[in-house]
Order: sequence, then structure tokens, then C-alpha cells
Amino acid sequence: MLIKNPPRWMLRENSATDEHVYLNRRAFMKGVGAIGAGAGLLQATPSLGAEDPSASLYPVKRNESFTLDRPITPEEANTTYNNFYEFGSHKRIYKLAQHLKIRPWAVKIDGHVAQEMTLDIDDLLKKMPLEERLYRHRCVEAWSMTVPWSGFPLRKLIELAAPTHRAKYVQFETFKDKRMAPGQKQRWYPWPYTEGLTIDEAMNDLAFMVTGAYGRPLPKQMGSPLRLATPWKYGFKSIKSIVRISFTSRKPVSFWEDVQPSEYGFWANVNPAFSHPRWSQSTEQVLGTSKRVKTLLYNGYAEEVAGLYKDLPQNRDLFF
Ligand SMILES: Nc1nc2c(c(=O)[nH]1)N[C@H]1C(S)=C(S)[C@@H](COP(=O)(O)O)O[C@H]1N2
Ligand SMILES: [Mo]
Repeated sequence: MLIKNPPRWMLRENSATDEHVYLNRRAFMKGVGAIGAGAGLLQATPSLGAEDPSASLYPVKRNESFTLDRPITPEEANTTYNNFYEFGSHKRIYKLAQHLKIRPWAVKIDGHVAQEMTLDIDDLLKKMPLEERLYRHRCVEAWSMTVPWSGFPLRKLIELAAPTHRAKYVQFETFKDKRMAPGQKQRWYPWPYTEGLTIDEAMNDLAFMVTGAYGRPLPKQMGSPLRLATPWKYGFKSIKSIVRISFTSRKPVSFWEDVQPSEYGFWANVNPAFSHPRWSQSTEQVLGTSKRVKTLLYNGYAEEVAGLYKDLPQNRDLFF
């Protein structure tokens, strides 16, 4: 894709410097808070993607249309500081998440489609045009990261699914297996984790199905083998380890909306002007650094997505 007027966040590719240049452990430790045996913990990071059967597909070619205004977050920061409530309601789930069994892995496509189907992940990976994109990610908790994701446009999967005219929303569902994922024993959560988008959002060029990161298959703790990235929305919309994609006529109620609708709504578009009920959204802690920066409208992607919402009331609802 050729972009004639690059938006602000899209600088020349050499400004998005390779991760290793920015791998500053002291800054990282400061950024994510004090950890007892810091160095030991970093060394204990499993060798990611080593036994993943899709390993030979990576690295994939970077799509230069998607680049950044800030350095890529060091891989060690992104793989040891995660939200994946299936494995616990804290940030250090990366070891437990290694119990996630990622093969065989099937993705069911159902609802308002010409024909329901079940896709094997390795067949899907072969069918889809894999590319790398540098994306921002802004968690509703006011921290952010930048990641070189590999994957394919969600639009390509929708074209494969061939939804009927009755499909207005896409709903995504994570696996459910409380023996494998002990967080799912916490019965006050409405497992499985679900998320949803309108069809128009899902067809937007930015909506990306993630299958890899940092030039390798996606680490389990980041939502292997298939995860969503909608970088203009708060991070909880980026559902991990997807097993089902349903086309619906009614707006889905997502996991966090079910838990706390006043704090985590359906739209969840990033907007620094609307505070979360319990904290400001005006700035964000940049993971892997000791920096706080200003949060941008639609997380810096307004040019790409603001048009999706032009006919909706521009009130708090759109940003929660
Ligand atoms: N299934 C599932 N998907 C999920 C979550 C989760 O707990 N379970 N957490 C979300 C939240 S709040 C964020 S910020 C991102 C975190 O992605 P990361 O761990 O790769 O940084 O995943 C999102 N996707
Ligand atoms: Mo988040």
C-alpha cells in the first residue's frame, strides 16, 4: 500500500530502530518496576517459539506502510510483562503460559456465513499473506508497548469466511480449559474471554490477525497461535489465543464489558480526553523505559480510523 501523506506516527523506517539497540536492561527494570532477582528472571525467559511448527515461516517481510514514531519495545520486556488472565490476574504469567498447548489448534468460523468451517491453524497460516507490521499497543491501564507483529489482515480471513449480509459484528473467543489455564478456575470471570468488532472495524486495514512477533512465531504468553491487534483501541480488545470467530447480527458483549460495563465498553477507542473512572488516560508509561508520554487520539491512528465513527455521537461511549 502506498501512502501519500504519511500520518504523524509514520516516520521513515530508520527511526524505528531495531530492538537490540534499545535493549537497556536498567531502563527496562525501572520501567516495569523492581523485581527481586532481575537478571535471573530475564535469563529464565524460555527460548521462545523453539518448538513451534510454524517457525520456518518467519521472519516475514515488513510492510513499510506501518511504522512508528518511537523505538520497538525490547522483546524481553514484552515477553515477561503480560496480561493473560487465563494464567493469572497479574503481569508475570509468562512461565505458566508455557503450558498452553498450541497444537493441534483449530479455529471455528460460524454464525452468519455461507458455510461454517473449522480451520487448522497451520493450513490457515499457509493460506494467508503473512507480513510484518510495527504497531503501537495502548493498555487501558495506561502503559504502552510497540511490537513488530507478524500476521495477516483480518479482512483476508473475513473474505475467506464469506459472511452473509446479516453479519453486522464479528465476535472472537479464546480457548476454555481450566486444567491448562488455572486462571479459568476463578469462577467470577465470564470465561471464555470474548471480544467483538463491527464488520466495518474488522474490515479496516489496521485490524490485524497476529501469528508472530519479533520475527518468530508468537510467544505463548502473547496469545499464540492467533491473536487480534486493533491498535487504535485499548489493549483488552486484542484478544489472545482465538479458537472461534462468529459473525453475528447483534452486538456481542465482551469479557471485560460483562465484568465491569462502566469501565470497559464495546468501543474502547483510545482517547486521552476521557478518563477511566479510576485514572486519567492522558499519558502512558512506555514499557521498557522510564518514560511517560502523551496518549494520542485513537492511539495515533485517527487518520486511518476516525472515519469509521463519523456518524456516531462523539461522546464518552465511543471511548469506553
Ligand atoms: N484471552 C485474553 N486476551 C487478552 C487478555 C487476556 O487476559 N486474555 N488481556 C488483554 C489485555 S488487557 C492486553 S493489554 C493485551 C496484552 O497483550 P500482551 O500481554 O501481549 O502485552 O492482551 C489482551 N488480550
Ligand atoms: Mo490491557
